Amino acid sequence: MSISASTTNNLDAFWMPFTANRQFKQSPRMFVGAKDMHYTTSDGRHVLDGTAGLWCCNAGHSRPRIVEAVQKQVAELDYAPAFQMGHPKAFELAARLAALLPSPMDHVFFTNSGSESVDTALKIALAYQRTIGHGTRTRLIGRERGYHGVGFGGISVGGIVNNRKNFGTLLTGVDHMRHTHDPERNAFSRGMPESGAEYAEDLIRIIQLHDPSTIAAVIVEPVAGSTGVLIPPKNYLERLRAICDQHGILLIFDEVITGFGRLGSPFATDFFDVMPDIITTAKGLTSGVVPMGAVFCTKSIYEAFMTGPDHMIELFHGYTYSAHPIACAAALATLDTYDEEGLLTRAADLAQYWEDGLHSLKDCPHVIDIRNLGLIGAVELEGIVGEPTKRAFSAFLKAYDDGILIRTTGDIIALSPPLIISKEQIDELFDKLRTVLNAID
Ligand code: PXG
Repeated sequence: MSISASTTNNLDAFWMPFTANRQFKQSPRMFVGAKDMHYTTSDGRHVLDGTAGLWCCNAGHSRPRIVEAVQKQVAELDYAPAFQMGHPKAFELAARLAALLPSPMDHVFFTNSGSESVDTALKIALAYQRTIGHGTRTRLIGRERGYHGVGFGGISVGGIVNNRKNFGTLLTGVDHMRHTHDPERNAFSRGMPESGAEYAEDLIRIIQLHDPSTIAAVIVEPVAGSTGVLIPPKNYLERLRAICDQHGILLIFDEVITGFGRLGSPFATDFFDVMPDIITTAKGLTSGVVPMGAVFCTKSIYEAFMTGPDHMIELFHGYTYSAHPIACAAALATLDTYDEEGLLTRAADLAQYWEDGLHSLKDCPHVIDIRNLGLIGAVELEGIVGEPTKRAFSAFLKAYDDGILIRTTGDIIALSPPLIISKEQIDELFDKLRTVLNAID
């Protein structure tokens, strides 16, 4: 890898997010271009994208329709005030999204990221309970190993220790259900694990501890992504829904990763046939081209707020860049691309091929579990004793040198390619990953 001396000398100022800054700056990995399934590196190599960027470039890279829409929009209307003013594409996008979601999930609040979507959803849940006269319902329940972004709301309900431990006492009144990972019973499950629906009963323990009248909402990722891909056991999400219904608790699905086709249906709510009250999204909404998030809620939640004098603001919440015109243009063109190419259901056609390829890595050295659903995959490696994360990180570095982009979290390799991936590219991804796994210590 060759980076010019002047570039190398300038790496210092940028404090990189979720990155080993010193390791990176000693040996930088730079992308300078992207097209369809590939990135181009600064030394002119093509790298097959096994992760859709960071789970976001679902339509692939630099797709013409999206590029043109953004270029046109920036010249036509660069920005419009988000509060007390509108622009047509914001309404068009909300209507198209509402039509894409199952009824009655038909109102949309725009944000700029998954973290903002999560904060927004938690605030809507709290304000809704108060609005309907349930002001004692102030507790929020998350789950161990959950990832809900990095705002204070998200890390409070989230359950990833490293994301929480340095940041004080976080939100008060939060509790966590146990996670669903159960390698003793479920290792190497293909698709949804058979065992573990009963982990949903942990919500009952929490309800009994606090009393249902104190709990506003439960938030979970339908498939936990960032923590290393935990697939929900069969009937687990159905059970959570039933318990929430029984106790007047809102159920929030964080679909920042599962939204927009990742599982082979537009949203996880379609895939699992479980309807939450609120859904958070981001990433695939614009295929990662412009930052944007969206929170969906049911008609009855929206309508509960539409009371009082007409001139009064109903929800004191929003962002300068909510429904930014360029993001809206990118999202509309992304939805067009998904439509034209059938991408929101394409993962369903590829899922079996993907699963077979992924599980063929079972006999590689150090592999202790493999998990998959839709176009998501994870290969869990046994960590090196006393040096957690090192083995998977070596795999990441070697994979990059060998021409494939993978993600690692702890000692888990996570895969989530753009939804345009071909069967030949799936073969290439797993062939190269096999070589990597056979080569690392
Ligand atoms: N919720 C979920 C379920 C997520 O996966 C967020 C919220 C936050 O989104 P923003 O846009 O604020 O980053 C996420 C983000 C990884 C990885 O490699 C995952 C995410 C982000 C970066 C890397 O697993 N998820």
